[in-house]
Amino acid sequence: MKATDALAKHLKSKGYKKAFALQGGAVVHILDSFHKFGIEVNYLHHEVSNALAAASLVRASGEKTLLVVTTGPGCVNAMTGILGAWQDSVPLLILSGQVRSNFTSYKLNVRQKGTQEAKILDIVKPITKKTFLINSEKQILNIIDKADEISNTGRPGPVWIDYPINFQWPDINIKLKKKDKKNLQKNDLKINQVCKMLKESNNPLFVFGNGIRLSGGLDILKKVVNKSNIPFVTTWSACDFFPTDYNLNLGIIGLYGQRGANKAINNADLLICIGTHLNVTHTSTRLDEFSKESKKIIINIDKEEIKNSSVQFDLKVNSDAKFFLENFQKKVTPLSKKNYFKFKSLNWYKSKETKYINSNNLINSLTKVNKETKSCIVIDGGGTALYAGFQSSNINYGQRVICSTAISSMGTGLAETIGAYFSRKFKKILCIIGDGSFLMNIQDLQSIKQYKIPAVILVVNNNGYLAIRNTQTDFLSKRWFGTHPEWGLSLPSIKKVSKGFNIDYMLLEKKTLKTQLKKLQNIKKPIIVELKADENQRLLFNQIYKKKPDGGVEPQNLSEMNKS
Ligand SMILES: Cc1ncc(C[n+]2csc(CCOP(=O)(O)OP(=O)(O)O)c2C)c(N)n1
Ligand SMILES: [Mg+2]
Repeated sequence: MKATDALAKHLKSKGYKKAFALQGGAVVHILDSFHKFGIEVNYLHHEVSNALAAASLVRASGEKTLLVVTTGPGCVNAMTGILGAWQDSVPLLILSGQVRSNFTSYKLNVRQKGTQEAKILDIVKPITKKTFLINSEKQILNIIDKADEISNTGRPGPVWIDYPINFQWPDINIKLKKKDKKNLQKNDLKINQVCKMLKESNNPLFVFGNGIRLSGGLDILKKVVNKSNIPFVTTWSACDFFPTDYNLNLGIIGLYGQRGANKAINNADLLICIGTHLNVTHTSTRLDEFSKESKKIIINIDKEEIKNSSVQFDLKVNSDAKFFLENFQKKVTPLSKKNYFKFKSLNWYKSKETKYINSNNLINSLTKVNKETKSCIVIDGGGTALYAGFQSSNINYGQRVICSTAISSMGTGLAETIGAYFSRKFKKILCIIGDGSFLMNIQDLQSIKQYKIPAVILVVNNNGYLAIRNTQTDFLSKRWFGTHPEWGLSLPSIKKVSKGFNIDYMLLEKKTLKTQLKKLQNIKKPIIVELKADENQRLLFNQIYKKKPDGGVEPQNLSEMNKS
C-alpha cells in the first residue's frame, strides 16, 4: 500500500478523525490520502490559524487532532500555535512535509539545501515534547505509534514528525512492531499528610489548574468539592470548571484575575494546588508577599515544574491530578460551612458608565443573558479584551472558555473560534477580541464566513493597543508610540472589513443596547459586533505599583489589587 495511504488508515484507526492543513508540494500526498480514508481536513488560510484552530479543537473536545504543514515557511508560520499548545499542555500531532531526504540540511553547517527547506526539527525542539525525522518509508507507522503515545500520556503536548516526500509515495508493508507494555509508575500520594494539614487548618483553599481537565479528573473533582466543602480559586484555564455563581467558587487568581480571589489567597492558611504550578502570572513577582501565612501543597504531574517552581511548597506530590483526587476523595472530611461571600462579592462590580459603553459591563451583561449551556466563550490573547474577558465573564454550567492562556498572543481568537466550532459541541460561540488583535489574523474571517459559524465576534474598538497605552500613560508620560492612530498605528474601519468579508455587522449603541443583546442570543450565522469603547478605559482590576524614593516603581501585593 502507498505509504501515505497506510499512514491515513493507521491514523484513523488510532482515533484521529480531523486535521487542519494548508497545502504545499510536500504534503499533497499526505492530504490526498487523508481524504481517501475519511480524515476530515479543514483548510484555513494561514498555518498559524491551522495550528491555533487544531489546538482549540483539542482544548474544546479532547479529540485527537492533526496539523499538516508544508516545508520551511509553512512550518515556521505554525509556531505561535505550537508554542501555545506546548505551554498549555495540549496534545497535538504535527506532520510536516519535507524535501527529499538527500536535500535536507540537517547536520550540515549550511543555512539551506533544498527548495524552501529548513532544519525545522532543530527549530521546534524546545517547544515540542518530541521530534521525529522519518529516515525510511518503512518507519512511518511505528513512529506514529510512538508519537501518539508520547503526545497523549503524562503531561500532554505537541509532537512533531518531519516526513521527507520521497518516503511518502513508495509502497510499504503495513505490519506493525508489537508495542512494549509500560508499567505505570505508582506515586506516593501522601494523602494522610494532606488530610493532617487540612485538619490543622482554619482557612484552607484549593487552587485548581488546567492539569485537572488534562487528567480527565473533572467529574471526580466535583465530588471532592461537594464532599469537602472547601472553597476554591482557579487559574484562567480552570475558570470554567464550575459556574461563576457557584458558592464555593471564589474566582480567578493572578495579575489579571479578580480581586476577591487574590484576597482569598492572601487570607488562606493552607493552599492545596492541584494541576497548576503557580507561575508568576498567578503569584506576581512579589513572591515574598504571596499568601504569606499559608502552608502550601502542590499536586502536579510534572516533576520539573515542582522542582523549578518559584513558590516554596511545604508538601510536594508528584502525581496525575485525577489519580490524586480519586484517592483524596475517599479520605477527605467535610469542612464546616463558612461564609466566603466577603471574598466572592469583591470579584465583580459595575464600572461607572460614561458616554461610552464600558467593555467590562458589556461583557458581564452579554455573558449573563447568554445562558446557553452548549456555548463557548473564546477569549483572544491580546490586551484589555483578554483581561476583561476573564475578569467580567459570567460563566454558566457547561459553558466552556477557550484561550491560549500561557502565550496570551494577540490574534488567536478567530482561529480558536473555528477550532472550537469543529468540536460540534457548541450551538453558539462568543469571541471577545480587541481591535488590534482582530487585525492580526484577519484571514480567519473568511473561514468563519465559509463555515457559517454561529459566532458573535465582539470587537472592542478602543482605537489601538490600549493595554500597552495604559503602560505608556503610567510610566512614559503618555508617549503613545505605536499604540494609537496619532502615534503611528493605523487601523481600518471594522464596519468596512465586515462588509469586505460579507459578514453581518452591528454597532452597539447605548440607547438600543438591551434589544441588541437580545438579538444576539438567537444568531445562526456569524456577526461582527463592534463596541466603540473609551480609548482610555482602565482595567477592572490590576496590580498597584508604588513609587520608590530612587524614582523606580515597586509592585504591591496582589491582594491589594486596584479597582478602576
Ligand atoms: C503576538 C503579540 N504581539 C504583541 C503582544 C503585546 N501586546 C499585548 S496587548 C497588545 C495590544 C492589544 O491591542 P488590542 O487587541 O486592540 O486590545 P486592547 O488592549 O486595545 O483592548 C500588545 C501589542 C502580544 N500580546 N501578542
Ligand atoms: Mg484595542
